[in-house]
Amino acid sequence: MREISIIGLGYIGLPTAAMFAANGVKVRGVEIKEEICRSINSGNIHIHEPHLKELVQQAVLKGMITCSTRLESVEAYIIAVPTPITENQKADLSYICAAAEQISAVIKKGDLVIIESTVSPGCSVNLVKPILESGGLKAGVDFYLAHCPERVMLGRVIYELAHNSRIIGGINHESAEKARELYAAFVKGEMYLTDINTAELCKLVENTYRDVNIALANELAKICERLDCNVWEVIEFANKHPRVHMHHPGPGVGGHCLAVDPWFIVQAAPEEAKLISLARQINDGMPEYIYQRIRKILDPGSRIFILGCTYKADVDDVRESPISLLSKCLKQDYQVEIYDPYIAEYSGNIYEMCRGMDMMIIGVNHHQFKNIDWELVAKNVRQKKIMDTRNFLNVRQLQHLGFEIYSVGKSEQYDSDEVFKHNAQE
Ligand code: SAJ
Repeated sequence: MREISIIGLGYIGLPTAAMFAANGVKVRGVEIKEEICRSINSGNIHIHEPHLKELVQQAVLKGMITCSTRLESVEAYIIAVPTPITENQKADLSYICAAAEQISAVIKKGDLVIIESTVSPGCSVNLVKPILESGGLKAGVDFYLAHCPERVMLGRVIYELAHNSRIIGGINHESAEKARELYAAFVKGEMYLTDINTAELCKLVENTYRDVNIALANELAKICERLDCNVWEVIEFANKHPRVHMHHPGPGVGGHCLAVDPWFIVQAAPEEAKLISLARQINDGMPEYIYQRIRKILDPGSRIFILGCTYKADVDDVRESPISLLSKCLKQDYQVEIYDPYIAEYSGNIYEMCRGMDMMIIGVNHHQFKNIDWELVAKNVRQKKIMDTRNFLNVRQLQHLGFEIYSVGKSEQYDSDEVFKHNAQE
């Protein structure tokens, strides 16, 4: 298969296009935003992802990637559009439907349609398939249909696209085989073939597993605060057990995946998905929990400086970021400023911005923050208080400079004895 179309050139669609193009498959990208099309057609990228720019530049130069707002007839179509949730936690499948409608207008016998977007259970068969069949062709008979959910981690997308294993669910076996043949252009990991419903649920379960485990860590953090223990030590030592793999607490769970996908299962099976729903609520409650904690430490009217507002370290993605919610809560009582090296709106000079601040909050553990000159910060701030939501900082060094350090999952600020234990394990 030498020419395909990818609908949606975002965090997943664009790197996938780049991988196909680098391996001899010509990609016609379809993107509703004209400015993104223009940017890609001139060899630029609109997202931050290591190694992506070089790949896209080369592909565009060789004519292997083109981008347009209109879909044209090719042999295979990959849907990589977003599937957000509505305000009442229901799956918003409108982008998926729009993509399927575009394809239904050009699909012909022998074509392959792959849904890469994460979808709610039953979506491929009950929603996408009827739209694709609306012109009279039958899925599994006249054209092939498969769900092949992406599983890559932002920041490692190029590596993981090639090396992760993939689940390929087909409407029938031939469809799964066709999809496998296509991905074989660049996938080195195992490809497991199954039915389309299993593939849908499998993807949702992977992210739900992680979300539920983070909720356990966040609940444990609150328990540790009540029992005057240090959650980071408890988790570290518990994880020495060969069958315990606890996740880490933090300011909450963000991103377009973990904060969203479990709700698709809750929506499909509300009576049964009790633990999943509770886990979502625990994680969503963390910004408010930290806000209440800060209110006990800091007088109203004080000035707070938040470092990092993306949903996690070293990405430029703020979707569902718990730090946005934390900052919103804090603004009820405090003056809040934000710095984030990945977000143009929050750029600036840390040392100037921290002048006169009463508390610094580590919202995200971006690697750049390892190089902060805390001696200079100590000179500029008004009060030397830090809330480290990620257990990221070198406590001993900061205590030498006179900082009070508070952390999620630790009732008071670190005392020197604990500092010794904490740093001894680094
Ligand atoms: N987080 C914690 N504690 C942890 C781990 C993560 O609080 O111990 C938080 C992060 O800070 C972040 C959120 O969870 O706010 C999600 O981050 P993440 O690194 O766990 O995952 P994502 O959303 O970047 O990517 C996930 C991945 N899924 C799994 O690991 C099962 C990725 O492989 C998927 O491809 C991606 O979702 C997706 O697109 O579905």
